[in-house]
Amino acid sequence: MLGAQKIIIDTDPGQDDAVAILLALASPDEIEVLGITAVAGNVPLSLTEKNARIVCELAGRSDIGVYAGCAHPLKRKLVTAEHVHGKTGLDGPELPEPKIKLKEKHGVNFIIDTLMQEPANSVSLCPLGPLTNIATAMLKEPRITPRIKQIVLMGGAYFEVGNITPAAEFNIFVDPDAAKIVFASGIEIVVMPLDVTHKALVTTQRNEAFRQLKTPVGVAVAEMTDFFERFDKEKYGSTGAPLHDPCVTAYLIDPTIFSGRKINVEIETESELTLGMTVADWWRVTDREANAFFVGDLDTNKFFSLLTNRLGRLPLNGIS
Ligand SMILES: [Ca+2]
Repeated sequence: MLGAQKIIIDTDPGQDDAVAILLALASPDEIEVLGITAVAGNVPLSLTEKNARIVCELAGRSDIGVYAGCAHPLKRKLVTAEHVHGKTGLDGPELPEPKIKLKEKHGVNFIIDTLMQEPANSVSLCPLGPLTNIATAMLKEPRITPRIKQIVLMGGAYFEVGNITPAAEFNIFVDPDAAKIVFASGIEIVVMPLDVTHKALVTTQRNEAFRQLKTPVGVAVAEMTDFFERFDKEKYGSTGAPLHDPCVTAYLIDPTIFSGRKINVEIETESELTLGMTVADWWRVTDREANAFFVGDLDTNKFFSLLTNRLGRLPLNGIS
């Protein structure tokens, strides 16, 4: 475990969140998951926290603490995405009810306590859903902000523009006020927008590679991506499901898979028409200070070979 990066995964599972979590849990040499905080997003909080526990159990990691965070965005009514992820958020495979109990501590307090207890600049945050928990933690205990090593998140879009409205990506749209706080925090931020995640497509061949692992994890991931792809095939005419959130955990394992630009990204919180838009200065036409590494491309083959290889390791021997 020496040298592994300490992270907190903040998530709204979500099939692609599940794959991102599995990839992290399969990679203990590079990533030490200190805990998982659930947030309302793809489905309501009662389902996202349960799904996070289901995924830990699938990975054979019942030692991972799962904490429920915020049930609603900072200022707005929750918008969910059952049309993409199904009624449970994890539709596809038949997975058992989790035996792991939800931790009693609030997810926001877990984030605060962990950042205050661990050495400064040693813990990274990995938000895979709306940024409500992260922003709430920053508002509640401002001393945590300079202690965060970096934030690697899935959210936003520039060239791909929107997936929930013509202008906005879902995670940012659900809680733009939270996103604004996080992007103004001064913390080093790595952003995985739709521009890159829409290139991380599970083709038939890649789905079959998951299935051919012939493990409970491999089969479950193949069934999740089978379910997930219906939506994207229909909407975008793409060849398979985009694995949005696994880009975050893959970046922590091997950042050389990804390329992007250090640019300024601002969040629209006023306009009804473009609410939640990530206004990304990709062409550097303003003098606004760069606040994010905005990823634009990935080496798809390298990404899927890493992912399939790592998923094949689960459950890990000696950790449970
Ligand atoms: Ca997510």
